[in-house]
Amino acid sequence: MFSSKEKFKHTFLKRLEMLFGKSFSESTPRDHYQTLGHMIREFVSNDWITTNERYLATKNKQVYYLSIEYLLGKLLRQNLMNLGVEGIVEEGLGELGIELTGLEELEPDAGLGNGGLGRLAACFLDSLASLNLPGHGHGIRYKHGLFEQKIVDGYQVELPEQWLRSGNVWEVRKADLAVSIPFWGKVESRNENGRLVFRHLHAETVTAVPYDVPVAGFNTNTVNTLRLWNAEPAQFPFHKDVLKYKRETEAISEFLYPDDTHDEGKILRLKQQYFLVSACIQSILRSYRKQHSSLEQLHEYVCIHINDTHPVLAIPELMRILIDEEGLDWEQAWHITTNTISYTNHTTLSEALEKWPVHIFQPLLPRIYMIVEEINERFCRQLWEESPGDWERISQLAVIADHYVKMAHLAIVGSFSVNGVARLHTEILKEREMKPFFHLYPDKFNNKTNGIAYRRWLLKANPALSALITEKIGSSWTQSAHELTQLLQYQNDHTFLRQLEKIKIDNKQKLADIIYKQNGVAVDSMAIFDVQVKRLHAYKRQLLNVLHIMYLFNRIKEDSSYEMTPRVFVFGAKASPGYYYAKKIIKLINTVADKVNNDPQVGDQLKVIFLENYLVSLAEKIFPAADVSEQISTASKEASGTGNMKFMINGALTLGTLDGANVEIHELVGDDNIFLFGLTAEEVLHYYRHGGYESVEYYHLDQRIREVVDQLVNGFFPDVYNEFEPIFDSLLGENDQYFVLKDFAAYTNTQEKVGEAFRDTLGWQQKSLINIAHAGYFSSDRTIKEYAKDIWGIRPLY
Ligand code: 26V
Repeated sequence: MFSSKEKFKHTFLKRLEMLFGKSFSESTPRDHYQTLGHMIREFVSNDWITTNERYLATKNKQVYYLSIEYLLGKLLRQNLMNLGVEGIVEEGLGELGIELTGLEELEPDAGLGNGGLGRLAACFLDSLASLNLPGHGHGIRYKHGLFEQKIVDGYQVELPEQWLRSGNVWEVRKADLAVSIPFWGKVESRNENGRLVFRHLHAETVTAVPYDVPVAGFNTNTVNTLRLWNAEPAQFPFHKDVLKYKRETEAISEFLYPDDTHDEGKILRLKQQYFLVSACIQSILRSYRKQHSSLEQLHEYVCIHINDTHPVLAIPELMRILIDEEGLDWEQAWHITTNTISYTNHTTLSEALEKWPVHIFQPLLPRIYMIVEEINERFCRQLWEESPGDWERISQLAVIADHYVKMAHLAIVGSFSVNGVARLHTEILKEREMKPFFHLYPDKFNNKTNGIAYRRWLLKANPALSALITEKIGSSWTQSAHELTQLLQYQNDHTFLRQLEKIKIDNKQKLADIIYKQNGVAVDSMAIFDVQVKRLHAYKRQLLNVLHIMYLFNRIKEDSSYEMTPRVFVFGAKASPGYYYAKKIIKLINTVADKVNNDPQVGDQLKVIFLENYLVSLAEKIFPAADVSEQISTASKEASGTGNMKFMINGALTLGTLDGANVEIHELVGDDNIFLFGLTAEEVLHYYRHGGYESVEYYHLDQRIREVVDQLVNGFFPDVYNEFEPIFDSLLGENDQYFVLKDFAAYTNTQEKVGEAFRDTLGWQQKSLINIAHAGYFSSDRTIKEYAKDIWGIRPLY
């Protein structure tokens, strides 16, 4: 149906009539979108079935990637691109008077994630399929993805997201593959022929129903599966209050990260986690049993990868099945489990390391808790044997301590591989945050620097730049990102650099149009587009950016001879609904934007834009239009970052600290093609350990700092008199935990250098080109090849 334009049009019209019972003239764009979606799914289904049959026939090792988040974004264009039918579809639709871009707008973003971690999972799925690797994702089919953000009077307001409102063309419900998940109840143990046997009684059972989404690789026949689980009431529930049971069951797959300030929310989150892993492991084992008679070789054929600690209950769940259902003894089960599970750590922030109170864990998952207790006891015994009497070490490393189950400890003890997501991050894990574990298990620790699905973030998001690259170096870079280094031969080619400049300005104009439409502010596409888009968090230091903007404003107002390179500062960020401080920063950005954008003296020199509801599809419009990529986290805090890579491959220059993957970007592009500033990770960690930083000193010594910090509370923003006191207090009263004031001068000076460098148009484009040329390293194809070889032990199937 996609072999020629004519065939496509014919099938499209017929399918439209069949699906909607309408003639073409009566049909709506939504009908067109649905029709096209159905056609694509039908088109991939052949390869999907063949891929699954091959996996079954060859018995090759497979990996299952478990993640509580998947930030897929839109799938229409990606599928057309990967299947190689984009051109035919675009032309065919065009002849019918339908614009493909219009249909794309109708597709909701699948936003089943928060930020980098969820987007990484989506990029990995794309690379697995594109490399013909046997790898599948498992997640939860949340009814509501990450909230929709509205900015009302400068404040963030959250609305429930509704991506499933008009159905989801990409999924297939597989009711026949549903499984049961038990919660609550109690465990009975009996001695049967000298062996303890456990039974989980009076459990409340929930049904998990899989919805499969095909993941088609780029230019290959491999179609892997993303299996998203939906929670539904069991057919015959044993429950006194059936309505309550139904409500509680459906809540499991209703929201991503329900509020967990109270016990009720904590229970729900833990339920989600167990729901995911139990459903997924049951499903993995069902497939495995089709090929193998015993589970004893499981680890030779299956690898289960846990994306952060949210799915870590995969460890005790696998133990439970091997022991209680398969009748293996503990040692055998432990051997299999710890050779099957691998784990990625995505943060060293202590407040983000998951731990669950025993009083919640034990009653909800009684048998799983018993197994975690046993894991803990055996682990603590091992520690005792190594250094008897060292109680402090034992309580520091234990899986259960102070009435909490520590999920990262369980992940390290129960897996064969622990990896960080950028070189610096892995070093910090090994040498600081998880040092005692590294000494216990040196061979488990390894680094896998993150990557991005560059076909989405460059080929799809920036068609003009992609076309220019292909014109110059051919199209093989779309399969092998390393080829981008060939662009280096053009670094002194002025015609080429001018072409690059023109593409950037066009992309900036497109973003300027969006900005005008959404925010009503006209911005000049010749100004520097200086962009910070990411989750709002104190450690990411959006505050440093906004304080610098306030300083620029003051400077313009105070010194009429001051001439700065015109700048548009763009922000996009969602704050966790319960994160009070982050919400204050959003209000501050919007308040500063109001003041700056309406000041006639400032005019076009400075504009500040907060784009509401930052999500994957908006990101695709922002990255190609950026000149400057703000990566300004407090060094040591950002595990990797992946936005930094998306900016880089679109030719933006990084303005950043030596944190996360910025360190590796710096190594690739060299000092001249990046703007670095601020404390190093080592210096930050030294201050944390030994003290020595007094933020008040910087406030008193630097007049620029004093002025902007005072403006937070002195009536400079007249309508919001007390609003920013918590920010003022965090900087001075709480000694500025994220070193904003400490890094302020270095940041300001570096920003000035950015402004100067931008005036040298060709020089800037040359730097931009060097960034694009080296960005191939950050392809998630490279990352996935490393996982496949070093951790998972899987091979391409074709
Ligand atoms: C979670 C939380 C939750 C509680 C409040 C504070 C807080 C702070 C950070 C986090 C992050 C959890 C894990 C995560 O999303 N890490 C991100 O993973 C990306 C993919 O590896 C990586 O690029 C980002 O640097 C890292 O922050």
